[in-house]
Amino acid sequence: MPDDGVRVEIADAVATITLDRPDALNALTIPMKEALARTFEELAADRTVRAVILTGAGRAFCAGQDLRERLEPGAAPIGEEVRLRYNPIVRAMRGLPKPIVGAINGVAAGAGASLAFACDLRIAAEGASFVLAFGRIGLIPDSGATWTLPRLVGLAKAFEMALLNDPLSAADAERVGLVSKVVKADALMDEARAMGARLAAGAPAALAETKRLLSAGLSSDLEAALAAEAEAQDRLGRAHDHAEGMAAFIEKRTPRFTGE
Ligand code: T3D
Repeated sequence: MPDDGVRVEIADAVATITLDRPDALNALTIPMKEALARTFEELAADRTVRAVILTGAGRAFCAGQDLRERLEPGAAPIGEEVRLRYNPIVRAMRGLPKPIVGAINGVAAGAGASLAFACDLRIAAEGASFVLAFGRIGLIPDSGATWTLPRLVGLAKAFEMALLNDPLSAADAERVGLVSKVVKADALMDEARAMGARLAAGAPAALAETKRLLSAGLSSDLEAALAAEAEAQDRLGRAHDHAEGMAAFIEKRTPRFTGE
């Protein structure tokens, strides 16, 4: 396997993606970004995978763009890099018809924070933090952060984080709703796997539609949301998994969802 700095393990219908350049705090290089986008695209098509965990190796989640690589002669102009290699990752994550749990093991900075924001759920280790950092090097928050962050924490907190670039601790992230839970570092992956297992046991099509409609709902009007919900329920209501969920309720047993 190529050492592109991205490790993928699949077990019990949950794929765990680990950003794996711990010596550089998992800062993103071109091979990593390409591998990440490719991985999310492959997982979208893999019917054996029902949930995804994204985490980092070592003491950081991800320090964003590898700034040493950016200073190399011949590096692409920043806008081009964003269009070519960052935006596809964020599109693939938000478009992935499966839930993504961010297991935020340490600092998430710059585009690393943006990746955390692009997850559907986040659990953080006690020492983790989120720092936009872009402003410190004269850039704006990218990789979807101007879209995701205000939706997650509200405009006031997003302004504070983006303009002041102070780190938001895990405890404060939980307080503002950015993370669902803060746990001890050594419990993080067990918690993430438990959440992944719960999601993987859910009805896949319903989870996919929920993700799609919650994302779309924030930028649509009420009438459009009502119509989209009815249309999705039409499809889901005719599917095997709905009948299975109903039968399981009546029979007082755990449903076995198949994605059909
Ligand atoms: O293509 C484009 O440029 C456009 C896209 C932009 C997207 C972006 O992500 S822009 C923002 C880039 N990221 C940053 O500006 C964050 C830079 N890093 C930091 O601010 C700090 O390192 C952290 C707050 C993340 C952590 O601080 P700390 O004190 O815990 O660790 P440290 O000592 O600063 O870093 C440890 C090592 O990781 C160190 O290497 P060394 O000296 O031990 O050999 C440091 O240089 C390296 N490292 C940390 N961040 C990066 C990095 N190396 C390369 N790139 C990094 N982003």
